Amino acid sequence: MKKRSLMIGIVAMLFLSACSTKIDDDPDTHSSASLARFREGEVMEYQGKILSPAVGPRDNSINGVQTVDLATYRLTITGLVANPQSLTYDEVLELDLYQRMITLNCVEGWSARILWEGVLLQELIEMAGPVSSATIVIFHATDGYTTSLPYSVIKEKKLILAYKANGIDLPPEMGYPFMVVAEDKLGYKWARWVNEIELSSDMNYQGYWESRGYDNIADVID
Ligand SMILES: Nc1nc2c(c(=O)[nH]1)N[C@H]1C(S)=C(S)[C@@H](COP(=O)(O)O)O[C@H]1N2
Ligand SMILES: [Mo]
Repeated sequence: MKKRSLMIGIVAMLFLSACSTKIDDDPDTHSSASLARFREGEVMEYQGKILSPAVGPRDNSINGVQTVDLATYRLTITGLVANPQSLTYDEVLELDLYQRMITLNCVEGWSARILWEGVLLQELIEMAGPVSSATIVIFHATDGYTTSLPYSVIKEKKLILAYKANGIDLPPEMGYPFMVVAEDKLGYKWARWVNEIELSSDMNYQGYWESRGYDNIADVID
């Protein structure tokens, strides 16, 4: 028993020391600031863990929060594919639903545990029949933002394209209608307002922040 609590203590210390700015490490109650950010209908707890509000305290996007009209919105899958796709929002939602609680730790000094729901990126991409040289996936968004991930990472980590956070449709601030949940990757890989998924073979492709000096691998180190 003693040994066990020592272990837990060490693990807790490691976890705490990994974060220089501790806002939300693993509290058992919500702060009043985070309580105020929850939207109507948002789930605040899941499997005995408290969730962070889906919308963060500030927006740092390159051209401000985007408003997407579903009547004209299409998600296209382009590039090195046999059958390019142009999907409506409803057509994307016909794919199987995946649900996962994922914590962002220490990305830009904050952490947020959010319950994501969406579709598997691999399933979407397979609809378009990627050719074998398609190794890089470039995400384009309505604000002109781009970022990329290796297709192998998308498959191995079973990454999802989310349309819900904490049980509600993604708020516009979060990238409505679709946002890449780039688990274990830094925030700039989490493309919001995604409207095109382009398959490429360009191993040197650099997105918006990557071409401005940010690491292209972008692993979260903790
Ligand atoms: N379309 C789009 N997606 C984007 C961005 C952006 O400017 N445009 N910013 C990225 C960055 S740098 C971060 S940290 C995350 C979260 O941004 P936030 O801190 O403004 O909420 O969204 C990412 N996705
Ligand atoms: Mo960021």
